[in-house]
Amino acid sequence: MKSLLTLLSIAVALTILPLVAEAEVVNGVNWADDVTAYASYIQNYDGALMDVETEFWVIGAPDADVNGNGYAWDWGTGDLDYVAGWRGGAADEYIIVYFDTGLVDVLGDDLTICLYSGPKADCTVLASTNGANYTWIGSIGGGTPGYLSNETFDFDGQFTGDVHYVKVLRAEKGKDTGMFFDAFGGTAVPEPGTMTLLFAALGFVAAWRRNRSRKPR
Ligand SMILES: [Ca+2]
Ligand SMILES: [Ca+2]
Repeated sequence: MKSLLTLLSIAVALTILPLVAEAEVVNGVNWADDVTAYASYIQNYDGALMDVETEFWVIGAPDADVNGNGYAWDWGTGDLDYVAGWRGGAADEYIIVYFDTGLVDVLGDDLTICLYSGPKADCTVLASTNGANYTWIGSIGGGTPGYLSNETFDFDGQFTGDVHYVKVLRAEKGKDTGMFFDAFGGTAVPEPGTMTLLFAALGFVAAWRRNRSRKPR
């Protein structure tokens, strides 16, 4: 009996694990698909200007690890990562990213921006359904140099349709105000079918454990 239960628990684990892994990609975050506009000085951490060939720096899933070994160039000057943003003295710099599938206003947070920044950084975050009219959804303050952060935003009923455009606008210039954006993503909304399966599997495990604890040892 014990070996049967072990087999069952393994089967349940094998059922749940792929669902959790899949949730990060298929049912999960809706990462930005394109960059529609940006200021002329938008650059990576090494100072290379972003162009049509390197817009992928802020498209898709996060691929910056700051001081790690993955996804980055290392020309002996450090780990530069696929990010784009601003530093130095130019004010009003901006990046606008576009989502093929619009971001939905779910309960709670709807947008996550992955970045790293200087301690005195300040940025205004705006969103739009049509690319013409932008609404303020929040701001991002200073960060800890060398550390990535994920900033979240709640559309909070401000939009009548899905959000397709997100704009970050530099609000502070000068020393320690640099900001480098890694990725923009809509908050995960698991598909109902996946959640039903997941809850069924979790329910099975809970029932099994209850049943098991009642039995005399
Ligand atoms: Ca919301
Ligand atoms: Ca990136």
